[in-house]
Amino acid sequence: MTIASRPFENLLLTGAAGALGLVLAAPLRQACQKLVLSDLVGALDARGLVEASPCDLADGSAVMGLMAGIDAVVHFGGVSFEGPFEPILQANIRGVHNLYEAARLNGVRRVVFASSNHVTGCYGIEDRVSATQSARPDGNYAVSKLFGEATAQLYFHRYGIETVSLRIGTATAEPPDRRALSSWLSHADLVRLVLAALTAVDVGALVVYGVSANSQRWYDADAEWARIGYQPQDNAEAYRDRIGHILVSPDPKALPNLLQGGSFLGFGPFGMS
Ligand code: NAI
Ligand code: 15L
Repeated sequence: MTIASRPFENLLLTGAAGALGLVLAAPLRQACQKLVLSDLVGALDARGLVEASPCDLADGSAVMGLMAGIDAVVHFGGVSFEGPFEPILQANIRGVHNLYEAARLNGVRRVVFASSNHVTGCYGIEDRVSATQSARPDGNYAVSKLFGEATAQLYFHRYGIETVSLRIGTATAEPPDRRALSSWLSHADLVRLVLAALTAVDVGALVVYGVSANSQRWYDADAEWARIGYQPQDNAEAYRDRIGHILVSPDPKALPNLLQGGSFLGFGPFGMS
């Protein structure tokens, strides 16, 4: 029997009160026996979620409590934007460390990790990128996602916990600007991608770019998509007339317009904070 051929019964979704957590909760509930929804206490309250388990990912003992009886984790919690190091250190770096250590101690078999396109955000908009190329992170946030991907490698190769790290592009209801002609991931394709990452067999510690079937995408991802059975249905090209003229930054020669990471190239440096 291969590692994932037994269906996952008890799932944990972190970041459940976030923009993407709210998209994923209903389809994930259909895919398992029991879904535990977790986020920071305030975020959960604001969303009025019932049957939710509040937890700060930076709190190791709280994360241990969250993981009891869980088979697989869809890890979408954490700081989701570029900014000073300290909050990213707590939520994304300490948080992912706590998550994997609790996963190991509780016999979790699979993690689907929300990584980000920003790990290669310093490639140019004319570049094509694949998951086997060197990272070019565009800030503190991107470095924290690389830490998550590296932790996934550690916990697979030493402890057998499988992970699909999803380098998600711009996951919005509709693509917002010219950059998103390359980076967009529709909500429907996000659901397809996460379910594929959760149910594919023998994924090891795989890195997969997560975008829709955009004609202008930057990523050579067909091999990884085939490996997990992800078949995107949407294409940002359908929105070109509406968004093709919208730049990330007013100056066409500014870094946010020249590098794949877009607006994140306009933030920082943040010093030692
Ligand atoms: P979001 O910011 O709406 O949601 C993230 C959630 O994590 C929030 O509800 C927040 O309360 C929670 N969180 C933050 N710190 C936490 C902590 N210390 N402990 C527990 N929970 C904490 O972000 P969104 O858009 O839903 O993204 C979800 C995930 O996907 C994030 O990890 C983000 O980095 C990643 N991602 C998102 C993309 C997008 O286009 N939305 C693109 C690439 C990656
Ligand atoms: C991300 O990683 C962010 O979480 C999200 O807010 C967007 O900025 C997205 O990348 C993007 O690159 O468009």
